[in-house]
Amino acid sequence: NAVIRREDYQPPLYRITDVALNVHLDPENTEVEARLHFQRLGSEPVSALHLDGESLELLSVLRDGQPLAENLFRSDATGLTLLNPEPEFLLETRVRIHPAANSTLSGLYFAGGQFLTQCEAEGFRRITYYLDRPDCLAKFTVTLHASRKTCPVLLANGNCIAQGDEDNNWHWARWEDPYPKPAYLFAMVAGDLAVQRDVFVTQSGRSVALEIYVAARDLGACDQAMVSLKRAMRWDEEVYGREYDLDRYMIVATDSFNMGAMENKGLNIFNSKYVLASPETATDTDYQGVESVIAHEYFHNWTGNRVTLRDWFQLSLKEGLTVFRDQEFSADMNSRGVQRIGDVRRLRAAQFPEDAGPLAHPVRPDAYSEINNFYTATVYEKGAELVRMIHTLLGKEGFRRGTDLYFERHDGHAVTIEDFVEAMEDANHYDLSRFRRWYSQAGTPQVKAEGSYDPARRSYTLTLQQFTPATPGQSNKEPVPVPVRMALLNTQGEKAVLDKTGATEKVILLEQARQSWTFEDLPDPVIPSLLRGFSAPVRLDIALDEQARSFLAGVDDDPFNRWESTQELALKSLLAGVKNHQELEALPAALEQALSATLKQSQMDPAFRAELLTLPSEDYIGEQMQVIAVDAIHQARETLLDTIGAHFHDEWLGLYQDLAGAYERDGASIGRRRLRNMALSYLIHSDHSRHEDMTLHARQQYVQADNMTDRLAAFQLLVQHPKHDAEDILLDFYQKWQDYPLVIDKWFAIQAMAPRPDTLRHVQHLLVHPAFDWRVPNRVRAVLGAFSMNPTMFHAADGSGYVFFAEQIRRLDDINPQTAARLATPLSRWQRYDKVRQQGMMNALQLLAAKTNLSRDLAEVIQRSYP
Ligand code: DPP
Ligand code: ZN
Repeated sequence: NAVIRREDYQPPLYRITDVALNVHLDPENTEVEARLHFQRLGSEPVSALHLDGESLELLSVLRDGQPLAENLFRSDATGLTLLNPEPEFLLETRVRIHPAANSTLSGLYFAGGQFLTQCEAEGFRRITYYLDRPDCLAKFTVTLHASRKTCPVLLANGNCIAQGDEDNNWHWARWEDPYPKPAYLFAMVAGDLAVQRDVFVTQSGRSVALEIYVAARDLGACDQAMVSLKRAMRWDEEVYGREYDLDRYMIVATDSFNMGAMENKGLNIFNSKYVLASPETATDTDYQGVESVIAHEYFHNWTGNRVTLRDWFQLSLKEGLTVFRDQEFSADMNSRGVQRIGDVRRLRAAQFPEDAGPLAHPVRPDAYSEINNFYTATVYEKGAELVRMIHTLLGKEGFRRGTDLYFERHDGHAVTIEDFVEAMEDANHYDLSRFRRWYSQAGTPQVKAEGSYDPARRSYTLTLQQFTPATPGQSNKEPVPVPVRMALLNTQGEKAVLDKTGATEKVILLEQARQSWTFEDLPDPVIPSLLRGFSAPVRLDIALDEQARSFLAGVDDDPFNRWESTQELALKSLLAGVKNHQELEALPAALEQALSATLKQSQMDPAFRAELLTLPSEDYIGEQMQVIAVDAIHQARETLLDTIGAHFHDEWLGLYQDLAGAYERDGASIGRRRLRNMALSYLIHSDHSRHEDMTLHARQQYVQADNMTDRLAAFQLLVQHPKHDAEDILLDFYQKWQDYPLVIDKWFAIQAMAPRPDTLRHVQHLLVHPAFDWRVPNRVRAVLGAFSMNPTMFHAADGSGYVFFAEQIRRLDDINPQTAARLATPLSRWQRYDKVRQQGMMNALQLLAAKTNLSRDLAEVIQRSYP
């Protein structure tokens, strides 16, 4: 497979000024007529101009109104090449495509009775011949034709400028997008959709029509999406001074979508998971997902659409920045501390392992063979952390000056990460030259901290060292600037004054491999609170004894670090449990103290309390080990859960009873539900030693719940309980919710993630369940994706999980390569396991490599995983 390199970038030979499409929508055979105005960009004659095209049946090609002679073009599986094109010409092509047969969900496809498009990254070439690259910006006019009966709604980007009827009960609509855009932002939709409408009045007083298109029966489930959209629009005005620019903003929901959502200009297409939410069907987490993805896609209108990408290597320019923006939006809408903990948890769960394995790549990659494989946690989440560090270094106002200049300079252009960094520098007269290494260097830096207090000098000296491990293709790493937000806490738990300005918190910048700082005038010994708010995406290694950790867990006023200290205490116990294979007889004192203090803090935000009481996941524990000890980790964690459950049994029962309350949607109620469900989980874990059956509480909650958060929490505890027989509940749940695909996805996923010996057998049955559908990515992810995240059963020592999984990925690759390649990535982590499991995972990769018609997507993942 051809490798595309960033250094080989060449500007396009031609520009396309106008695009007019005429699309006759039929599920089996759709015809697309395209009229493209080409203008040569340079003065030199061009011998061949290649237009991208894939899976297109060419029906006719005209140049300036005349059929193009056969010796003036070539067409093959990659597109249409025009030979010796004029400096300026009109190209008219007609192609046939097959939306119903398109199971890749890229390009134009027909699913659930609707015509939909997905053009990012390179889907537009599956609709018509084109310069399908993000630096080719053009004005689009689109005319859709379809049956009035099956497709009463016809949508595309921009404004609807005309519509009418035609023969055979068909109709048409013409849409015009006044903003030149790259083809990846093109969209059209046709189907039988209901719409929820609202209006947003912008800062400058313009009214924008807001429209959310869903299936008629989902109309009642759009409120969260609409409210979130309006909040996001207001927030972008207030925080970034950015107003929406069209008269209409449309969102369409579909069950068949490869990604979370897509920011097509004026016409977002969403996975229904991030649009639909009602208390009966969506959990609190689902509601938050809707809020953040709606905001994310909206924010792309400026960071991605108005200012777009020069090439796909710049993907993080829009994604890292937009994730940072949506994280900050969610922090402003909810609790900032809890939001940050969740963001870091996700970063550590997905990005750190990626950055430490064979798929590691820089935030700005250097090469790819299939760009769809680079929509990664590194490009998104680490990219967002880099933007966050720039924000930390420049301060809120400085960062805003930087974005103002970025928009002023680059509005309407296709630019690079370098352009963004330069705007930040120029607006602040700040040198980010070393900072750029963060974009080019893969791997998670490790920062080692050592500090000592000198009573004679009344000073504290802090030494930081950094080291980035080698990653594929990058053996030598240079130091990167690491902003470390810090404070020093005295024995009373107060923050000490750090310098002459009286600051009690500051950001120090570790730029060298090793640096020291001395803080003077400290009358008492201090304990450092470093990397507050997780100010840099690094692994911090700090030698603090249990006493100091436990102290910080009790007094640190930085929510992230307070949480981190508790996690570290728990992690220490867990790792000891893994090593000793022995049951923890009693809770270690420091952990007991930290948990006990949190349990007593009834005034504290319940969501934050729940975070403090959550144990690190099995994956996170595994990440800290040289060789991931699958079974011992599971055993140690279960044992600690049992111990904590039993030790605080009365407290858990108290919380469970006290936190009961009628369903509300505000933040405090969400936090209470979260804490109460955590209490229920610990209560069930307390059974083991108390010989009481706490699953009765769960059964009762399952039956009586008036909302999905509580019902699902109980359902999950019962279904995943290793000893409980939950057949009746599984059946009941399915019968109740069978008409709600998003709920049934949960039903599938919870079974696939159960840490039970019979899980693989269950999963095999789920694949032949009537509700399973290979063509719906949400459903496939609910079974195969969930199973691959099952820490014990996917990694069963006999290799059965791997073989089964590889066989399914083979099958999926013929249907939807993009999703197959994405799902296959857990196999890349084989080096982290013991020899037997390594062999099993490599066998699975080999099984995939041997497949006939291996997609480019999957081939690249396998090749990089197992070079
Ligand atoms: N739809 C994806 C996102 O918004 C790709 N742009 O992140
Ligand atoms: Zn995005």
